[in-house]
Amino acid sequence: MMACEIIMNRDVDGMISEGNPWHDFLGLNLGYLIEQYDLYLENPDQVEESLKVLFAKWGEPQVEETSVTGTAISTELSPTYVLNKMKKLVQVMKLAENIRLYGHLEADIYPLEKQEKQEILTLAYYGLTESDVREIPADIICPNLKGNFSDGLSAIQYLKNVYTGKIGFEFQHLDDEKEKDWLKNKIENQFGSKKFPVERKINLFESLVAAESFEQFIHKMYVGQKRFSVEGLETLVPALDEFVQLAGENNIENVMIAMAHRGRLNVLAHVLGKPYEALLSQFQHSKWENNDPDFFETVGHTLDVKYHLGAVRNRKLGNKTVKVTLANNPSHLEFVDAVVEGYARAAQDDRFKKGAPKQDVNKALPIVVHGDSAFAGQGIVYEVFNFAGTEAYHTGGTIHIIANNVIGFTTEGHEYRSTRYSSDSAKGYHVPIFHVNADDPEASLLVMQLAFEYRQTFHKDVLIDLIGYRRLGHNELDEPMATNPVLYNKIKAHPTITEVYKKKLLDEKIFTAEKAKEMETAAWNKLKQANDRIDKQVKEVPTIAELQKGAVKEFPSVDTTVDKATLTALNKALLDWPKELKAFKKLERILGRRLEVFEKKGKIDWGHAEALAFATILKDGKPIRLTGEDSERGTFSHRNAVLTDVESGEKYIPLQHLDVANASFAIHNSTLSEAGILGFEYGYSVIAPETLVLWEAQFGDFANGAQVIIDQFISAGKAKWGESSGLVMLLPHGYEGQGPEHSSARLERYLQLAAENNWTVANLSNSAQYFHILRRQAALLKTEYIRPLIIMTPKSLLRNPSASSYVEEFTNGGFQPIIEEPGLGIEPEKVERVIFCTGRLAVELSEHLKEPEKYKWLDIIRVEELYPFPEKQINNILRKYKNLKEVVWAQDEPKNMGTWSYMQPRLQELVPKGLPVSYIGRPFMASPSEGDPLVHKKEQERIIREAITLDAILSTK
Ligand SMILES: Cc1ncc(C[n+]2csc(CCOP(=O)(O)OP(=O)(O)O)c2C)c(N)n1
Ligand SMILES: [Mg+2]
Repeated sequence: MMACEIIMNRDVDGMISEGNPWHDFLGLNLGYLIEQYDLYLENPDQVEESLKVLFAKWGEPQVEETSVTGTAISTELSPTYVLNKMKKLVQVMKLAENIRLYGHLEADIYPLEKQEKQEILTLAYYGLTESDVREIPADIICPNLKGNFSDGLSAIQYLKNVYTGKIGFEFQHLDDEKEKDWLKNKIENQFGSKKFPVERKINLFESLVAAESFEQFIHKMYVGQKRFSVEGLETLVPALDEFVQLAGENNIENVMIAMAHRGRLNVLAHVLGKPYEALLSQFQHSKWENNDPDFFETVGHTLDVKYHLGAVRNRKLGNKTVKVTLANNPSHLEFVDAVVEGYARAAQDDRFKKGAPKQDVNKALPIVVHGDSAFAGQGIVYEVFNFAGTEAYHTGGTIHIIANNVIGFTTEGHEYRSTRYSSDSAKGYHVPIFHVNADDPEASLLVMQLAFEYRQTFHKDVLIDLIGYRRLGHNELDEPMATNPVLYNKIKAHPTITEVYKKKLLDEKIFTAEKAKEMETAAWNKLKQANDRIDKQVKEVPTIAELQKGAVKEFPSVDTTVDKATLTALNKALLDWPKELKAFKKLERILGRRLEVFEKKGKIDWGHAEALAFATILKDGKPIRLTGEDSERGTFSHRNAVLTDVESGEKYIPLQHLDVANASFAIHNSTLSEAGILGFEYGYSVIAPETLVLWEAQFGDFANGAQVIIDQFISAGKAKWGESSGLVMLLPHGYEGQGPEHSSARLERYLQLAAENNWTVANLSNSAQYFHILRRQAALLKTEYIRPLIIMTPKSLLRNPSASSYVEEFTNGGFQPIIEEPGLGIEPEKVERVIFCTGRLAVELSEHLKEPEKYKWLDIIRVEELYPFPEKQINNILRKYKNLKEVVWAQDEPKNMGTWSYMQPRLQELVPKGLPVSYIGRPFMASPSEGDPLVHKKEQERIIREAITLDAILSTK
């Protein structure tokens, strides 16, 4: 650091200037400068960036009559001389800006290689000599470090040190000048000089030794077992720990981490304090009992591999406690990012008062650890970056860390990305990016601190590209020399991070070699002792059947009715908007009809039933959060949960203004994402188990864009990790001639994944059923019975009176897994055919039975709850009919889709012996539906005709 006195700068005449740069041109011809200033006033972009900075700071160049010393101004210098000086100034300023902009290109950020020198960072590139630079006032170059440098050259050298050291800073792509200035100020003040306290150096060394020893110990003791070693990036461990410490110092109650396989065990051990015994016993399949009251992990009944498991630790830091959560993670890289954002938001939202939830971003800090290859390649990363500026999904700034080991499996950077850095696409989201050499643990921690401070100041995302290498193969069984010999020859020759850091501390005389050895031995002994303590007896290997005893229990019966007075009052309150609200007239009329329903004993349609269900759930004290593409209105204009004032554009949400509500209501239009949003809402539901969280797909089959979240989290999360979720998925599924992508929510996929009470799959045929199933779901939140709920929601049924229900169906009864067609099956001995079907087709069939008394031979059963399979109820129906000739499953989807493959074997088990289960529906098809509405109509007519015509013999089909 330079001397702190104010340095007086001398110009060619020996005159002295202070601060204001125009002094340096006293007595000179300022014509050029003034000309440039005029251009600047017209449009700042017409002048050089460096002059722009000067004009913005110092304003108009002043022509002064006398110098600071009072001597007369010399006016004898030639214009060429002056112009030359000016040009030098501009060039030096350009150089300074380019150091800030391009310094990262030359920074020492890669442990295995040095970056090439950049011509653009040399004096020669600008036609400058050292003495040219020396003459420029240092305060112009580093205005944030006033008075720290003896001359311009030392300021430039300082900038080069800062921007080409072990950290590469990229922040010039930000679109907010305030943020850029803030970062420039912090970086230039802190990274040239900041000292790392001695005791922290020792702690840091200790932490690296622990991380390294952990890997080496397992490598030695459990040869050939996969652990996805962090070696080459051990710095990640103290780096994550640094955030926990900073969270504690800043009263952040939760740190919520997403990470993949790499280094996970090490992070569990050293950031979440999972006991070594617990981890080591997993390597030999022996038992471990948790007696630590501050450590929690849940495991599902059919389990998962150890490097996917998460945990929770209450870390005590002085008198503060920080709850550190590491999310469970499937193999599928990066999808957990969205889930952890949902975790964090749930931890930040206060939902226990009516109205909108109140978010406090200081309640939780989300940290997402990415792989370098996965970050560049996986689209969900960008879906998550796109959350940061939205009201619905932001979490007050996420710390992103790329655990960059410069390889993905066997694929090196030039193969897995098109850009210079793995991190490059984050630039589009105006996220500051700091590349740091993991071989310099101190620089790494300093950069973590800067990232944290940025998050706390601006509540925006920030990205640290922590660059190391991968000492072993992708896993411990892989031989990387076969595929990446050049890289691995470098790695083999490279000392470990701990060795590099130890040498530095020895050179600095922070400790002696003996002391370092002592610390290394202590770390090893700790592992050895833990290993000696664990129960060596291998656990008895259970069968799947034994494991499955831990599956979710069957639903208990729940009273979901609501008395009429309450419903009437809630209905009224939902329509009692403030007088000043100028809603869209037509909408006012449509919603106004909801009042008439109660007054005139009309029917309650789907959207209305949903609003009533929500209102009653809020009254019961359960918060609700509903998001999806255009869900405020509803894709099919059926919800209208948000009213927009036609003049001011302001939004009014009646469910946030119910006097009797005892919990919050949130509803948002989502970003156009399925995987990211569904992951987020799943995460939210896990951390907010008391909240009814609903996600709605625009059309049901768009949910297949989120198939990973469905398969890996929603379907299997409970079985793998014991992770409970009561998430509701609303999937519009109406086979109505709108073409392949707007017909089917791919119901078959949810049925294929259904097992162990992992979720409920329903396809409902009236609005009261929807009301009751939502209320049942809300009632079971936070109980051992809770599981996700998948509903095939209707389209044409939304307003079809046949699918609307009377108030009495809300005040009586409850959710029915199956519904018998009224008027059929009155004389059981005459029934020859029973048709089972579900959803919209059931209503369509019903509408065709104009005179039910003519159909004494027929009964139609709607299966409303497809999973769990309502075996008992179906069995009871079948047992009523002694003269059955046909049992049929009817559907409008193709035979290889919809419910047939799921239902056929289950029905077959229940039908009387010898009777086949027949099929009515579309044939096997590659696409979910025909594209031509006329073909649709024809096919639909055939299905209906076959279903309700006695002589259409089906069993031969
Ligand atoms: C979505 C997805 N695709 C493919 C894989 C298979 N796979 C596992 S690890 C890996 C390489 C990951 O590289 P990187 O992101 O750099 O993480 P690293 O293992 O180097 O820490 C691949 C392709 C996966 N797990 N997830
Ligand atoms: Mg990698």
